[in-house]
Amino acid sequence: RPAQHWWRDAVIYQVYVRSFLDSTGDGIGDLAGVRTGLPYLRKLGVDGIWLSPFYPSPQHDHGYDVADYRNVDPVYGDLAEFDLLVADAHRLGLKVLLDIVPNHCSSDHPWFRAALEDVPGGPSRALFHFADGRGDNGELPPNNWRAMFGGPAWSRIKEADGTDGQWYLHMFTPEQPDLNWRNPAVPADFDKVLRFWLDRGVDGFRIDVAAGLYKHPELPDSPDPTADERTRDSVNPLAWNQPEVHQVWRDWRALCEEYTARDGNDRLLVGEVSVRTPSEQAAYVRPDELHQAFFFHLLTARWDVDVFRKVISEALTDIAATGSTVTWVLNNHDQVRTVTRYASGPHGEGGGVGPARARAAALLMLALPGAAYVYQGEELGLPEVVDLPDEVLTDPIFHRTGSRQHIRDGCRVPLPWSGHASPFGFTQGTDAARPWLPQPEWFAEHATDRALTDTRSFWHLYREGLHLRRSLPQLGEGALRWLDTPPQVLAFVRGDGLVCAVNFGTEPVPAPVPGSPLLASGDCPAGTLPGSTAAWWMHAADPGTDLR
Ligand code: ISL
Repeated sequence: RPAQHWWRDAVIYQVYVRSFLDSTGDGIGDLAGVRTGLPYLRKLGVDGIWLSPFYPSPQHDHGYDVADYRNVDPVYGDLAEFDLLVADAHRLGLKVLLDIVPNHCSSDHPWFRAALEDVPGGPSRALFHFADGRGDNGELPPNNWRAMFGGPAWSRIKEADGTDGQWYLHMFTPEQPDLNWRNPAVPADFDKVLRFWLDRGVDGFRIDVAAGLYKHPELPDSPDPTADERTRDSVNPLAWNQPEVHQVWRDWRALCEEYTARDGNDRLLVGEVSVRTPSEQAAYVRPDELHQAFFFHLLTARWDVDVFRKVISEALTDIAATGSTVTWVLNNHDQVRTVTRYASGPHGEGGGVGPARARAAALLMLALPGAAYVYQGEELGLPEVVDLPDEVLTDPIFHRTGSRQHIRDGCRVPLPWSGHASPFGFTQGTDAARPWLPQPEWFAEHATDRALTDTRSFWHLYREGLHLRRSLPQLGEGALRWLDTPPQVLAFVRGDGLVCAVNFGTEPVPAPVPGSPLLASGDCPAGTLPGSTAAWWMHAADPGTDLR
């Protein structure tokens, strides 16, 4: 189904490179491993891949602390391997998106090392947010902002003469100094970075912290400093969503259009736009700004039919109204996996409903109008690994707060590919190092080799849903009309009569359109829509069907 632009209803697979597939035996995934896995992704039926950061980095935040924006960290390979990956992906018809991190760099970046050697007010310091401290001896931070990963958002340096010096801003860890985007040298360098990768054939970028680049120019105290901590839904309005940021996205969009004018291929900018409401997010998704922004409210929504209907309606109203499409996502490298997230529902149901709900949510997402992103392992129904011992945790959130709440290692454990015991084919060779995070023994039941042969697996559900998106004209872009349904059932019509329905309850309900052929299902015996077990899509005889 030729979409007007490939990205408007594309399904992109997020590859967390470090945990995808290790080709060198060092226990860490790499670009050559991704290249090996491309046929697996082609078979799944996605339209492209988003590669999480693989740039040179001291790995304080697994690559989101970039020390060189124009190279490949040796642990992941080199530029030659990257070029082979892009060539193979394009040969298989897969688009390639890179993760770009413009809000902050690594404290190992040459710019920051020069800033440490510079003097207050010097040109290198002006690339960041350096300021004198408050208090008699400058011993207090310049303001009361808190970092997303705990602690103050400021750290104090030693000046060259060894005295206590200025403070610098870092909205995440001290190893991730925020760049000063009001300094023209910063956007100028990122123009070169984008061109460096676009010239190597990439099809676009996932933009990290896309709402955060500009801070309030006076860096004033926050009226509610505690809101800055990583509370998922709140962001510090003084450090995020400042109006100047939109000019950056207009400039980046113009750069993409410059490349498209050369070869006719669309490039894509998808933003991680962490703002409070869909209407705030809609301000970023414009014909002259970002093409897409992840709609996180479905990802953070608990399993509740009314919540889902509300957030989906808001997204379709506020974001689609800009003429853009909504970009749905259920999982990523920062969030507890749906199989586990849905296991403890609003009424405290535990246990087995998690996988069924995750299957239903997957089909629901793939039936919605717009684009969608699938996080590696989601297609295998991988649960979160919740019992990693403290000593193996790598998340800076744990190391800075001591709390396991919001830590992210559990959704980043290296994928299981085959076999009955770790490393489950993630790494090869008898003398291979152990995977960088320990894999639980029960990963065996989720390994890709089993998934591909089990027609009732998550993998086959995703593949079936992706195939239907590609073959049914009602899916992908286009209209959605809600249907009146029994309580606990969410159902809508796509196009000319394709009914998509999910039963959020725990009890079966009559099939919305008796006798209609079932197109794709989580686990649906004919004739009923079993409780909390699945979604199913039917070709309704009469699109005006009332589902009561
Ligand atoms: O929603 C948020 C604000 O409340 C947060 O989720 C914030 O947007 C998010 O933590 C930013 O995440 C991204 O940048 C981080 C990195 O650790 C994450 O992995 C990445 O997804 C710093 O680069």
